[in-house]
Amino acid sequence: MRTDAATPVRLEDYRPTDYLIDTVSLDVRLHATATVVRAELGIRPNPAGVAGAALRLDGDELELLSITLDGLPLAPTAYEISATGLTVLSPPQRPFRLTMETRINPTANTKLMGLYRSSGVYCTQCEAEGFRRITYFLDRPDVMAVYTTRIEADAAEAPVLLGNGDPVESGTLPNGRHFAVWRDPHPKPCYLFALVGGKLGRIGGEFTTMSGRKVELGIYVEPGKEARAGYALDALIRSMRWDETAFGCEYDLDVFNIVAVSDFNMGAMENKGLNIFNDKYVLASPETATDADYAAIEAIIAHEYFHNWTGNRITCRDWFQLCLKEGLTVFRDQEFSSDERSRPVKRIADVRTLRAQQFAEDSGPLAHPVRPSAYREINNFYTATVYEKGAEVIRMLKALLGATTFKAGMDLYLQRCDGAAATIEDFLACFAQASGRDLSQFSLWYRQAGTPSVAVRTAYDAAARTLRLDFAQSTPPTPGQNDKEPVVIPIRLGVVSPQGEVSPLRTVTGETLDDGLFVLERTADSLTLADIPPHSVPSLLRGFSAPVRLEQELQPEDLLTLFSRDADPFNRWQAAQRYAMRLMVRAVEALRSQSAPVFDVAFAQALGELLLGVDDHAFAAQVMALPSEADVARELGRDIDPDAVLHARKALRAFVGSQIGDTLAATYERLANKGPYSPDAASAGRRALRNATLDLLAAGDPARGIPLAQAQFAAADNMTDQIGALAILAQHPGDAREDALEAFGARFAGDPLVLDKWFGLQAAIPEAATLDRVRRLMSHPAFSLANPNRARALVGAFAMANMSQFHRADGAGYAFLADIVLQLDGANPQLAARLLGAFRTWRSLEHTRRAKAETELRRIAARPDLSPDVSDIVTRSLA
Ligand code: 0A1
Ligand code: ZN
Repeated sequence: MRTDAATPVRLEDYRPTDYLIDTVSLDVRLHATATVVRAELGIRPNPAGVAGAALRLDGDELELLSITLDGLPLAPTAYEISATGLTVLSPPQRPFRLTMETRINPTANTKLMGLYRSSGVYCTQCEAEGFRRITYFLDRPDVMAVYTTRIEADAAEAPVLLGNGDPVESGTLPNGRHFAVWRDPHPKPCYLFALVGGKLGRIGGEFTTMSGRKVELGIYVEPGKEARAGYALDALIRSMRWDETAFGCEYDLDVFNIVAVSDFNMGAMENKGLNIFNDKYVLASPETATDADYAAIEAIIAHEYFHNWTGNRITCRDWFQLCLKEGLTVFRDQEFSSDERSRPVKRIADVRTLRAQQFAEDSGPLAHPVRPSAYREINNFYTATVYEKGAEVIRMLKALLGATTFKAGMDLYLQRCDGAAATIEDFLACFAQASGRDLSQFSLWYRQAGTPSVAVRTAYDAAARTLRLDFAQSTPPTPGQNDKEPVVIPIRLGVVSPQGEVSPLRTVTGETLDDGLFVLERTADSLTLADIPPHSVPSLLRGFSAPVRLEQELQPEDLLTLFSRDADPFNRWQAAQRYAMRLMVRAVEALRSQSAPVFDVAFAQALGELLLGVDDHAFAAQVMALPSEADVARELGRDIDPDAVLHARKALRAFVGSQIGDTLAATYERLANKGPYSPDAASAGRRALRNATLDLLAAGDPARGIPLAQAQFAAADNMTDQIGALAILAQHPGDAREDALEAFGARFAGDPLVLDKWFGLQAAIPEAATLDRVRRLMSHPAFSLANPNRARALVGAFAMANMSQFHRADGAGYAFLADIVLQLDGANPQLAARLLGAFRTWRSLEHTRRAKAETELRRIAARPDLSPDVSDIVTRSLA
């Protein structure tokens, strides 16, 4: 157990290491409970470090069996061992070889960090600080070495042995054992180390790179599930091609392997040449995976592959620079999906995620900058802020510099920093050089936490035909940062007149607005546009050109104008969302003062009209999915009553469903499946819209919608339609729901990934009985709290996707989650800390719930021996 939870690591304290490790030769003899690792490290003093310093290697839960220096045993007085590492007191001040043997227990490794077993398969997870659980090491990303790994195992238990890089040797040994040697010629930090051993099925493929290198591709899965890996392989090949075309990035080894495991704390890991995946993001078949699953697999396969350049070839100097690889790689995978699918729909989906996850994080006690300046537990910084806001910052950089200059900056970065452990400063310097611009104000996006607000006032002068826009920005205080400076905000804008788009946009001083881009740099600024026809509506922040909250007074008729005529699809969607939000916020107010909500027919009609003329199904499906309860809660910001929010949203959905029931039903009929299932974006869009229409229809008129949902559930030949129908049924209490849930549970009893959907749906039912249902499901034979996917599907869904029930007024939801967090903390602190993150909005609730949440947080905080992970989250949540 690490004991350093109280001392934060600070960016400003960064110092190079006193020693470097250039070569690592590992010999790993796999054994379920007593794996022996022999590590031979080629070490030398770092010219940039302190001469003569002791060599302090990190270690965690290791048993040292032997240690030699240049082949000679090290005297017990020459080194010290503690719970967190091993110190060689006076190492030679010349290159030397340190050889250590350690014993570890993969079966007992429930933290899933280091070497562990997942359903009998040996696998590793080393990011961020897991390598120290395999051998003593300088476990930090600025120490880069060339690795050779020999893996030895029982041939029957682990016929497949995989490592980083290329295979160089393999053979059989006495006593039924065998071995394989892998060598990775590219120097890498230890967090990218990986090995796998087990009984695995494989599908293979081939890719020829742009310079003609033939790469052998392999995807390894649980035997019998090979057929479900085909889509992942296809996505990998498309990713490899795209990265060459879009970024000029070519693969650099002869093999590329992906292994799917069933116990994994995160989505996947970009280990050099050997990506390890949560099997949820590899396995797909029409009967078991939804369209959303296919899209997620494509995105994550791409993400991990793209890390080969942005992460592996160029890595991070220290963990404060995490966004250097993550923000950029998310940006790259978003671009890939946009090119492969529909760009506007992808943008809408990404902004939904950004607002749901990152905006929520940024407005609560866990808010932190994209590049934090201190951390107590790095595992807690794999956040929406580092990933998603990190990607938004790159997107803004591209908007500000323009595509061509951005590309020049990227090319410079990929060339100049190749092979280095770099910083955000190194990255920005490439763009400053390529553009000739000073990016110092822009760099505030990395340092300053909180979501900026941009307030806009408009004034139209009918006589002069000018439209004046006054912008003002402010960023709220966040933990440790009270005063904020103005940031650089690219605002892409247009004007929608009754005649259509006003183009080109010109200011009263005669300048044209290139690309419709206005850059707000000061606290307040204004823009006056010339030749604007009367009754025009400004369309601001097109494509969500900056991760800010836009405060713009728009009347219903303005919103309808934008919804029907805006040239920017994102803002068309945004207009409908805003309209719905306005109605729901009013409904919440009404419900809290015991009156009945009143809605606009015009809103429902606008949605109906969209359906009548619909051509982009996926876009329309995004419009039909009205803002979530959490969206409404964020809009309200404080004194939130989740029950009122739930009922307001339900009421609006019922209203829309009953107002345009015939159109919904007709659309549902018209979009019926023709031909066999295909996961392509167009077919997925059609299914998404079909399910969305049925959902609204059932909300407005259950007597009409439920039988249709039952029929769809029974007849579905693919998981999207089946779970879509079940999700609708789950919203309506009664036999139809219970029968369908039972049938689904029985049908997929042997398929844990599918049962996760079933757990999740039930955990999200917004009814008082759900907590008991969740408790009951925890003793379902397929459930196990030890498996992260199961825990997230049931407990995570309850805490994060069921606002009214997690935030029950009696506090029982909080007590339940707190118990689980405490129960899990010893076994898997990372998972426990993630689940605990569900409390992040607690201060914005109405006072009764706030008090109950605080009680539970304090109960956790009072527990002795908390892991650094949970201790860090609970401390920050209460601060
Ligand atoms: N680098 C991975 C994310 C990741 C981080 C930590 C992990 O530890 C359990 C695992 C994966 C990515 O961005 O995909
Ligand atoms: Zn990543």
